[in-house]
Amino acid sequence: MRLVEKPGMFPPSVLWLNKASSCWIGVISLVMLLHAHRVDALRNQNKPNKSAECEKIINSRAEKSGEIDSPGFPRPYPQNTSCTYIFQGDKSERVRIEFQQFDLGPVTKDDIVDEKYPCRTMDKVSVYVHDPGTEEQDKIDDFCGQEIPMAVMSTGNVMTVQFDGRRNPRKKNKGFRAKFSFLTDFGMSSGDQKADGICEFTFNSSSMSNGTISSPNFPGYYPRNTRCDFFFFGQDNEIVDFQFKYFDVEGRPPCTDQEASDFLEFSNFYSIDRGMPKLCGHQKPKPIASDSSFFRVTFRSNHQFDGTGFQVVENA
Ligand SMILES: [Ca+2]
Repeated sequence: MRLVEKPGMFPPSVLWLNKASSCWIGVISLVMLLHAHRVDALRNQNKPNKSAECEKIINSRAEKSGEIDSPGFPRPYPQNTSCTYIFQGDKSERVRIEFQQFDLGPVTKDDIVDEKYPCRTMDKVSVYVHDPGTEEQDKIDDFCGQEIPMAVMSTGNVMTVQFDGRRNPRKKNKGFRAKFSFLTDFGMSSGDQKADGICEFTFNSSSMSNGTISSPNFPGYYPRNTRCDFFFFGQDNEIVDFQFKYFDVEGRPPCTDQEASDFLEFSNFYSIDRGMPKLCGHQKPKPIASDSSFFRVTFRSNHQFDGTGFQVVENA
């Protein structure tokens, strides 16, 4: 039987050859494509990296502490770098960022366009907190230059760190490295906490005769919209006596909401002690003592402006 050649059809041998040719052409094209990619990759390796964009979501369920840094750290970060680090903690957790290395370039007078906001036109790290009550996002501050910023703590369980490294004009600045942690104890090192995530601590002189209390996240910036209570219980014949070692609580006397003040308050009662003024400002107050064996200390911060808090040594 003779194979009748139909229009558009090839004899089997021709067809096989044609399939083989297509196959070989495909293989050769693939090899050429891979080669071209490799040549491009090699070319790009020799070129300086012109930009970097990144977004990292850090969830406390995956890691309770660790480090973040700018792209390529400790090598200089590329120009036009923009990175966002989003921290998501459990409900009872606060996010703490402690900067360890910071090099976003020397800031000279010529660099500063706006003296009120010196970081405005500079490479910078901006920290945002989310108020759980309003769901609004507030910027804590912009950090630029080479001075290591103070540690910051979130108001709720979410915090965003934004790195804006557009300039790096001398291509020498290394960027930053910071330690992060998700905390339930506000960074307090003493006292019995009522429950995780609640800023209420109790001190009994039967278990400790003296101790130190401080603002949450001390010596970094205290978190916004935060209230902490410290309850001191001495023996019947004891009084509780405090000496201030450090004091920087944002506000001005009489330290009320009208002055938009944060404050520290002492009380001989569980409720407000009307005889004792609220404390705020930058000057260390004089030593203060309780009338009896009980003393309550309350710290409260509002939604704006930050301080580095207080440290008080207690003697019962
Ligand atoms: Ca404040």
